[in-house]
Amino acid sequence: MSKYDAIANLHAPSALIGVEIIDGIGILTLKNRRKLNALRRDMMRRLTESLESFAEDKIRVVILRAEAGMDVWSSGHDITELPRPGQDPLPYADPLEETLRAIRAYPGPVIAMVHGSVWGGAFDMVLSCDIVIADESASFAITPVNLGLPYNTTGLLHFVGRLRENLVKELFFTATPIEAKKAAEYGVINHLVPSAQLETHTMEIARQMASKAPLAMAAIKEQLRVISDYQPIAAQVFERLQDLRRKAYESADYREGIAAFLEKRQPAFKGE
Ligand code: YXS
Repeated sequence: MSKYDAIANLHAPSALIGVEIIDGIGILTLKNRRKLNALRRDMMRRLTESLESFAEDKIRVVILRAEAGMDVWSSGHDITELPRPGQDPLPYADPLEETLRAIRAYPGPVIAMVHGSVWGGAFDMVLSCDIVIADESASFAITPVNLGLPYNTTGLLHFVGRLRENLVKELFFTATPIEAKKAAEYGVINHLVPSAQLETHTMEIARQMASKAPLAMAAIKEQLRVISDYQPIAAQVFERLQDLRRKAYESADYREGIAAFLEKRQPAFKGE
């Protein structure tokens, strides 16, 4: 059994992440089919561990994908695992946040290969990848306002770093999915290809990048990450933003948002 088999099979839940290396390209596959690839804590820990192992083995390029044939690439953070109302829903130590940081810090390109709909924190995960290759079935929605959940400032930076602010506001305030063509116009997608060509096109680009100088690639990726991630915010401003977020995640509306999802009904938000 290879090290990657060991990671992927260490516990049954991590069988929800496929880990393989094809032609020197690392491939991570979301396999939580029953819950539409809801991003469970254990899946995220396995993704992060797999990225660490790929880096140790100097895997130059990684592809992040869902299993073939899924209509939903990922339904986002596992809502049943969100911290109970009254606690910050997206703390720094949240396993999904740790995985986003691991993707952004990986010493080589990480490609999101997208077939199907992408929701919530999975959209942030796609934007944390370096390149997005998608087919016409792809769509993208960021949905905290459906739950009354105050997104985190780091996550907002991921969106502002990629999209014009008025588009970021429309996406967050409507929580409406954008289809593949519009996502390409907005700059979310690098390459929009027919679904029959998605895998071959993604592998071609992956092999092309894997043939380039890895140390230079790693340096350029980290330089770009540091430049885009670090925005000077005065401590007092950061504390005010955290206070605004606390008011939201301590609200009855957040409790209502979670309850409505679990009870499969529309939420009724009262602004309190
Ligand atoms: O009822 P069962 O047990 O069969 O389970 C159902 C759903 O409850 C489950 N499921 C999820 N479980 C946990 N977390 C999720 N995010 C999640 N999404 C789905 O999967 C089973 C099949 O779902 P169902 O019946 O709704 O399928 P569908 O085909 O009718 O609808 C597919 C979706 C994706 C449109 C629908 O499942 C949906 O709207 N899911 C929630 C998408 C979403 O809002 N994700 C954001 C999660 S929170 C997050 O990522 C961030 C923290 S934030 O809020 O800031 O964006």
